[in-house]
Amino acid sequence: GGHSAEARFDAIVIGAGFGGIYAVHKLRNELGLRVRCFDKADGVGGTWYWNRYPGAMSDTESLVYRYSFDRELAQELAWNRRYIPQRDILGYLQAVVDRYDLGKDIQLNTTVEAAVYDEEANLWTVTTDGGESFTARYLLSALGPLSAANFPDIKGRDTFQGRLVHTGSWPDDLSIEGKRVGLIGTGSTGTQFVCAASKIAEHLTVFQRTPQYNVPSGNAPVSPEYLAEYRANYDEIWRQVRRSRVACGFEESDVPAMSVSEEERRRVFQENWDKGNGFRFMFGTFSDIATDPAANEAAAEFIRLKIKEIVRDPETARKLSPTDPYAKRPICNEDYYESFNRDNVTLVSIKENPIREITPTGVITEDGVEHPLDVLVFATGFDAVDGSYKRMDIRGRGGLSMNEHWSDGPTSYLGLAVTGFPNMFMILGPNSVFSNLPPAIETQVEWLTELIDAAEAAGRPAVEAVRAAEETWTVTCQQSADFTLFPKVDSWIFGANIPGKKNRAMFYFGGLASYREKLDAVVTGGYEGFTMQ
Ligand code: FAD
Ligand code: NA7
Repeated sequence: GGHSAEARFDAIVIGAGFGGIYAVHKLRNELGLRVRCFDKADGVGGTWYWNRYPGAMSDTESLVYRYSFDRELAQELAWNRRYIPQRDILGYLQAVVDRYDLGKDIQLNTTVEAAVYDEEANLWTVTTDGGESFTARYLLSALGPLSAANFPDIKGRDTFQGRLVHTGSWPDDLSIEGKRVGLIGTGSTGTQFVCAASKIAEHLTVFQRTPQYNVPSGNAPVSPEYLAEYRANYDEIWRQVRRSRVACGFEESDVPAMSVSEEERRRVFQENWDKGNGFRFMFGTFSDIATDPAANEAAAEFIRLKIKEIVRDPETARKLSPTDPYAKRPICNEDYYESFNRDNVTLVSIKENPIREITPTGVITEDGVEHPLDVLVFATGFDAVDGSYKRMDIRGRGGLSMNEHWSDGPTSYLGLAVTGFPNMFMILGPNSVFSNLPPAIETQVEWLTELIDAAEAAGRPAVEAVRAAEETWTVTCQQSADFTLFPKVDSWIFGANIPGKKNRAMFYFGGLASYREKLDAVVTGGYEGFTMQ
């Protein structure tokens, strides 16, 4: 109670990454709403504010790891290499914030602890860690699908006397130059770290639990002609992205792997290995690598042979070779396997030789060996998708908490809205589309802006997802996942990386084009699946 006039907004946005920044721009600059955005960080950028570990970069190619809405900005921008490093993504997002003068409505260093819906007033009240509260008609959460760090409590973790860091909150003052560095985790993040750290650290010890399939990224300088072509073909490039599945800027294959000869298969794999990029290797080679077990095994076998060829020590090559299907988010790096040929890099398979404990001076493995370390890096990923939601107290109609509603796992209608939580909209909420994310974010923010515009014109009703619509979408997402091989392996995509987390689909696997068609159909159907009261 007792809110001052200043604390009242039309819309509140939580999170100032790709999603939140664009939402503030659309709602304030296009719809003319009074907007306040909060982020717990002391700068904008989200993922690219937090993840400053050596080697941090996007492994989506530069040309499509950005917004598409600003054609003019694209004409001014230049970049040097095929992939954009963390520092440059952060600089880009800061430049967008400045260009649209968004900073004055973004309140940093502020964690939103609770958001409570008042049915009578049709208002959301948000409270922060500073004890402030704010109200708004619309609540937009852009908390990030990969922003709640997973920091496993490995025995002895807190006794370590050196620097212990998670890649997702890398401190600016930490240099690993000349240090003895230990790394736990070899996902997208850990493998990027290996490539960079092996060239800086005195010694790098990699504690690998499950090996993943890596393909080359093909990172290289880009020419002025390449940039000129991007600018000239801007509209067509983004049109293609929006009518593709994974939205990565290449044409996906429609040729089943087993429909061609073994020789042709090898030729296509090699061609794409040489071009580089993880999503391209999985979706640009053949149409069914992610869905047909035989096609998948052919791709997996090709990569395993490469590991054998590249890695000189056969024992290290064996440990690096995955045996599971190739069915996690595909990853790529400049020279991951080559890193293990360096004298200063040691691989420890903790499946075969588990960590006994972390000590004040290093890590002891079950074979009794102590690995002395100055820095221990946890690249152990995130409590993905709903992790940042669980850390908040969100209450909808009748005081229902989001955590209760999601006790069997997170669900939503279209990744955007949840039954019982009127006028709360999520950007990249559970069961959003599995693709390169900036185009998915733009799709959602633009669609939500239209919805909010319509609601404003219709007398500001409570807009709420219908239960049946949420249930149907949940089934659709589960089916779209079951059509792939992804559920056959454990990964964060299904919550399998967090002990005790329910294992279920948290994405729609039908691709961006199909997702956009569904959103269009919902509008054409008069916001089908929503009530506006
Ligand atoms: P985020 O950028 O995560 O922003 C969410 C923000 O919300 C954060 O700043 C956080 O501090 C804030 N927040 C959360 N909870 C609260 C709270 N309670 N109160 C206040 N603030 C809060 N995607 C790709 O498509 N391609 C890639 O190559 C790629 N590479 C990646 C590499 C790494 C290392 C990581 C971690 C992610 C990568 N991603 C990639 C995914 C990436 O997260 C998305 O592409 C995109 O940046 C998500 O933007 P967002 O705005 O939705 O969320
Ligand atoms: P990931 O892909 O979840 O990888 C985490 C890694 O950490 C993975 O190798 C895990 O092994 C390992 N891990 C997790 N917990 C432990 C424990 N307790 N002990 C040892 N090893 C552990 O996270 P990333 O940050 O690499 O990538 C996440 C997404 O962010 C990525 O897809 C990009 O989009 C950016 P496991 O495989 O579980 O055996």
